[in-house]
Amino acid sequence: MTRLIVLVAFGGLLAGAAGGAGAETRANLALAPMVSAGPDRVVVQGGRAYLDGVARDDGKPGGALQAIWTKESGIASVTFENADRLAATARFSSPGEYTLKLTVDDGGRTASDTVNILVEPMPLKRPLQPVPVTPYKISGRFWAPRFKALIVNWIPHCIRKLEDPATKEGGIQNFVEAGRKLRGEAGAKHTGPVFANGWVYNTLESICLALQVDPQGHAEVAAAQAEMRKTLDDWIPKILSAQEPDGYLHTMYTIQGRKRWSNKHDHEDYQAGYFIDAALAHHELTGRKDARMYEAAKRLAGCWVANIGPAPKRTWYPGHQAMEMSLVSLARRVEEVEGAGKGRAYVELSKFLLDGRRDGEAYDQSHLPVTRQYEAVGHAVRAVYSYAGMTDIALETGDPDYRSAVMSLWNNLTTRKRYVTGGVGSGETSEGFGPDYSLPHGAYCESCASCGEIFFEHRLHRLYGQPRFVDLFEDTLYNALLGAVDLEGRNFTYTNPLDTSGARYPWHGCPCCVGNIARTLLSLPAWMYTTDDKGVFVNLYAGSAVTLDRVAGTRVELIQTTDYPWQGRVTLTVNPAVPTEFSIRMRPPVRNASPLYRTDAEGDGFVACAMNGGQVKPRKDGGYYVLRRTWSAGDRIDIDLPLLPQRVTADERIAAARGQVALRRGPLVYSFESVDQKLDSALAADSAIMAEWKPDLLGGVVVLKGTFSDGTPFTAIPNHARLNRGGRSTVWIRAASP
Ligand code: FUB
Ligand code: ZN
Repeated sequence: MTRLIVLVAFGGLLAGAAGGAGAETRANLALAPMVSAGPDRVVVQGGRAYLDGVARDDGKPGGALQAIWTKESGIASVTFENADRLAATARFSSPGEYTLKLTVDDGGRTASDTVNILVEPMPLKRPLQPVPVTPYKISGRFWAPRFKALIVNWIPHCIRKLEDPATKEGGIQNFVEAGRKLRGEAGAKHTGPVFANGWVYNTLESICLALQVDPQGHAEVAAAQAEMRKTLDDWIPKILSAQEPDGYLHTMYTIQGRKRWSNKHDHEDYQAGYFIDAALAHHELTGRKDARMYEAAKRLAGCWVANIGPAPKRTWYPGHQAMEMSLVSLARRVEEVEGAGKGRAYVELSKFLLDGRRDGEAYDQSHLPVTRQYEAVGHAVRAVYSYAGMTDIALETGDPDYRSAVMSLWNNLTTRKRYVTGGVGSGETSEGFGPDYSLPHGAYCESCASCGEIFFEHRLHRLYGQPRFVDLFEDTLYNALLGAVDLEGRNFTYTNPLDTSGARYPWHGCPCCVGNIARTLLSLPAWMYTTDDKGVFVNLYAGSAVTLDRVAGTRVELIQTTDYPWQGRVTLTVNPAVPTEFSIRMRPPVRNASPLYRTDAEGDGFVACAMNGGQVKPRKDGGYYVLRRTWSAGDRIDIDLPLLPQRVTADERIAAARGQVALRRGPLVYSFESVDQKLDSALAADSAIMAEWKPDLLGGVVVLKGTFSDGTPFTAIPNHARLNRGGRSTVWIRAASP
């Protein structure tokens, strides 16, 4: 189907043709066939577009349909394969914009539709490297309190719930029961749903990440960490006791003797993936010395490798993706620890699981082969996990079809299905996506979907080496995920609507998000930095001290001294172990990264940058500001980032936000709360908006203040701090008519 496509292309903004030829033709020719050329898409140079046209002949029963694909417009030549079939492919001789047309003839009448295709140059030959989470410090008035709440309250609360035999959703006891069953003892009983191991693994991973955080003398943090160490000592042997002799691990399957890989809905892949993630975090926590969990992850993955794969092994795909990403993470670790080639089988299994998705349903993204999926559909967590796994395969194999599909899916999400908070999944399909531009404020935006969105866009950033993906996952991190837990760390929310009176709660009948939120937030150093062979990419700004093991062959400590995003000044101190030449690429934030939303004031880039006290104008390359020199311990970069209050308006096609306005300042999207004002007033386009630090409000926040068009004052608070005082909270507010 032809729709307006707006894509950020390599040289600027590309606005493709608005069409609707099919709909128009249909109106004019009542009995002509219905035809759809499929969603707009991105194809990387050298790859091909899979054209899966759809046509229905309701005008002439039995009439033979003749299809033909042609080039409607485009800067260079197009080569079709099977141009006379609905399912065809097209290749393009040069990067640029193309429009292809599908015409269908039922013997009497014709109808046509077009699809816009942006052909992009190949992404980086050598993708960026992720940064493992090793011991780090978190500081500043923004992030330090959030981490303290997670470590002192939230994770201990999750541990207590998972250790409580009264928790109906199941916890650590399931592993004890499975262990008993494996030892031949009778009466083992499973508690909770088939994916009940998931929250145990995510919580275990959160514990490992929390233990990487330096308590810096905070007694409460240190005390909570001491308890967490005891939890690890208790849980790990219990979990490992539930692993079957051939490596398989799934407590309900072991306890109930279910047949493996026979029911795609049983979360075998999802749980295995979460186990591998937890195992890798534990391995890292111990300086890669305690290999109990790591070896167990290899045994588990090895069991899958032995059973799932091309004939004579079994062809199978899961109903909930997760392991696809984790297998690639495991492969990377195994190659680092044991040598090149040792992790290959895990990458191959990951790809096999993805390639097997077909002939199924949109709900779990098995409606088409993954490389022919160009539109984000179905269950949102499953979708973004699938896309993140696909990006891993694109990273590892360079497969152009995978690269094209993930760019197309990302483009579709970013230009049609993304909330201003960076959340995804309107909930109009089961926990999933709705149609293009359908983004009602009562959004589902599951917390796990925010985690997956960050996983997906972080991988795309590594694939392309570009900051545009970071602009977006920064939004998701601050505005869709961070507020999933309340300020004290005692309650959470599964869904993250943009207009709600729904209070957070301590637990949920489906607690899939409880550990996922914490593990994703506590992975902050991984979201902040990436590396390549020339140096380091500074993606996010947050008070912290993070050590990167391998920057141009040297260990480098990076200290960010900042209250960002409360204040715009960031001081980055660079401490290489020995003076070393490398590049530091700093991301200048761009606030209009999704074309769905427009801000009205300049909030992008750097205001100023100084090197060891002297103003500098860094060179811009690939979207980053670059400083290259021989760095010595104590070298200092001072950056001033713009933090202007900004009005945000949405694309007119988002009906829910039509005639409304939202506010943001830097990465933070704001909310209006009923405890501060009536929510039926309107905001004028010319009213001044001031930022003010309020130390006594919500633990200390910068509020945005001004006057509504009716003369009453307003106060907006950061969306992540919403609903900590009861009442109703809304991101969008009526815009006064000019
Ligand atoms: O199926 C596992 C998890 O439960 C999903 O990711 C969530 O959406 C919830 O349905
Ligand atoms: Zn969830």
